Amino acid sequence: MDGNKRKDEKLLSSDVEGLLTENLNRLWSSLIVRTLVNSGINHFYLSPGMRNAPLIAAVANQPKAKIFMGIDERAQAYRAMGHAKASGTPGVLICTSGTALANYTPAMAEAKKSSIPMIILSADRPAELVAGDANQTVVQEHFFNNITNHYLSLSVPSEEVTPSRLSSCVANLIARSLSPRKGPVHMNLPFRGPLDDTPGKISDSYIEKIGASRSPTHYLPEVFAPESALEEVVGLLKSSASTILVLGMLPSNLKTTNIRTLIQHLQIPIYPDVTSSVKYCYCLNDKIVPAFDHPEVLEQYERNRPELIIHLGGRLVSKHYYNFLEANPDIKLVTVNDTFNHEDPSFTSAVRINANPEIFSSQLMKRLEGIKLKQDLSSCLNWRTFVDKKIAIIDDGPFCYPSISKSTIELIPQNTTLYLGNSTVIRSFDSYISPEISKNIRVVSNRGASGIEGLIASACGVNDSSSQKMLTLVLGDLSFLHDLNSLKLLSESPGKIVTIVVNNQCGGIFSLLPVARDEKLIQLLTTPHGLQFEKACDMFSIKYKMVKSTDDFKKCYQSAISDEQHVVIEALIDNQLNTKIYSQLKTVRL
Ligand SMILES: Cc1ncc(C[n+]2csc(CCOP(=O)(O)OP(=O)(O)O)c2C)c(N)n1
Repeated sequence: MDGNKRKDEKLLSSDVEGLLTENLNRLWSSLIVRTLVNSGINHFYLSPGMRNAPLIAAVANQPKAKIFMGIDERAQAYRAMGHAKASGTPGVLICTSGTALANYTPAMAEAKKSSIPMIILSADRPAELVAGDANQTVVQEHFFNNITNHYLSLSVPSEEVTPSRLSSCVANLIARSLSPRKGPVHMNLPFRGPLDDTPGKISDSYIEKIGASRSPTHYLPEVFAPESALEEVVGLLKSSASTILVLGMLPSNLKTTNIRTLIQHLQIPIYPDVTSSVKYCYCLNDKIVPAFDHPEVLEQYERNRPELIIHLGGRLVSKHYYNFLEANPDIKLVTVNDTFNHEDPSFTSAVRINANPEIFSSQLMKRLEGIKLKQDLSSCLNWRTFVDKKIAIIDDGPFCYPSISKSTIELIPQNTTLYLGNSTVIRSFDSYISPEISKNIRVVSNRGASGIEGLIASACGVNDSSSQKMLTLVLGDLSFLHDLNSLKLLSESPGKIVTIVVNNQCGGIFSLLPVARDEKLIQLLTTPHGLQFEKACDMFSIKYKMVKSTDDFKKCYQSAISDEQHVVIEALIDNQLNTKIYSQLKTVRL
């Protein structure tokens, strides 16, 4: 787009270079976009409309902006969230007025709960039109209420607000998306016409103020643990004969160097949740404890109770872990995370440290220098036979969730991303532990609110900002159906995504619960559909393969890895056989 189209040439100066100056709507929009880009925020997720045209024009005019178009605002929001997960930097969502904004809600709820930054700019009609029930209006003020870090209501563009004040408000909005806790922020911008490039009056004095305009540089805090907290943890570690280090959800972009050094130093059993991204860096031989979601694991830990648990990061997938803690309140639980959330469904934490787990690990390492810990590792369980028995059942069994997670972990290339859908998928990967394979795999998931929607879009978002060569997305069939229109985003996504949709023809997770005894109810809970996805992929020109056996799955996944294009692999499994294998796995004993 041709930049400064302002007809009144004498008003142009180097200060307005790169800004649209045809009218005040466009000038404000360009000032907002410039402040964002100058703060390093350059991923813009646009959805169509007319009320947001000034903002879209400003983005199109900004050379540093990376533009991602998408019709469906719900998918766009998930995509922006995926980008933020991978990069730690918020994406900017821009939509028109009305229900468009409401479509951001599920992703924002997820982002708020999992502390992911996002910036929403919603265009609006002026207040009097909203009050008069004009077309395509809803009350957008404070629309997201308790799922934002911050809400800013701008006035209709006016010269009463100086460029400095406008840019400072935007800089503050950015800061609030990143600190003290990351999360979504929302700015509502009502525009009166013109919404296009029709010239409108801007005074010379206002243009001059652009040159002198400033917005503050925000320095945001890193969250360190206080010395007193470190002292307490060292004291607890020294006096405890048996300790487990638990790793919960960690941000996908977090460097875990210090956490890994701490693991190496402590030499105690570790229980890494799949959402920690650290899980597959270790194998059973590295003192990994299998997931608590197995009767035998729970029983053994009841018998060999640790005295101390140090839990770094957020919530775990396993609900049995929390049941175990609740049943054993004498275990000292120390939780460490920087989200300022409560994050303890067991309500048993003895010590809560609000600190970044990576920073905390480095601080603790320094404190532990020269200190010998007296951990009694003789009671450490040897899980090898147990794991081997489980593997034998999986290898001899039918094509089902456990064989898909096992094969995926065996074959997935090093230094790639694994995006795990909710429901049975994440539990299946959380339960699988390899005896000797360890790999550096970044694991991403939507575990804040655990919705089954928006997963394809989220994976595309990760790829928008990832330098990695490929991403593997695994999700269930209802999750796939829920996000079907994101196949459009997938077909245009950079990099490569191999999507594994595990089709058990329904929401199979409910068949694994005791409620499955009620034959009538289970039909309604699982919502069987009888659909397959070849034609859907065809519509978006995405390569598609169906597999019905573990061997075919392995071959197909391997060839998808070396393929140059996106591939959808539909893994057709039998829900009844899947349920059976889960019952069989539960019978394994040490
Ligand atoms: C948006 C949303 N709706 C409903 C649910 C409740 N829910 C949890 S798991 C599940 C079934 C998921 O089915 P699918 O994606 O096919 O996975 P499966 O467990 O069958 O492998 C449902 C409906 C949810 N988490 N999110």
